[in-house]
Amino acid sequence: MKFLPITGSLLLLFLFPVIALHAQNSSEEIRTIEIIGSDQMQFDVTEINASPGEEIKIVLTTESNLPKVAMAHNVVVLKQDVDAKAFASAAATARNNDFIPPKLTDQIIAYTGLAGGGETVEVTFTVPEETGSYTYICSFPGHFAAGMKGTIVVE
Ligand SMILES: [Cu+2]
Repeated sequence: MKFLPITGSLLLLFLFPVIALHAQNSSEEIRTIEIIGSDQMQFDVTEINASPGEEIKIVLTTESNLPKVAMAHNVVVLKQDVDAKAFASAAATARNNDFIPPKLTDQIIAYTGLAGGGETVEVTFTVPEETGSYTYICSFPGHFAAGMKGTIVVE
């Protein structure tokens, strides 16, 4: 009788990691894609495969020692058939709005804030039900032209 409480405590001790793990799993259903933006104005992830209607989280970290005003990145996911080059040109004039052109927000599926060196930004969104390729770009001036883009392939 005397060792019963001890058995109970031991049981709890063994069960706790299982319970903790379970709690972690249920709160982590959203698939996370981590991307690094570099001084070379490139994303280290340029293709993301997703299922129609899947909820994903994009986490972008900028690796740079430059001041934010000179080097920062974001991820802007564009709708299909959007002219990414024209969008990037318009974005370059929208410094006051973190390079998100207010007049073209209807061309955007999702976007992060601007991440300067050492900063991380993220966005969680639902990818379209429509299969196909969706372009994402960095809208900091000059970066799209330098090749800072990628594709979300929904299939
Ligand atoms: Cu950039």
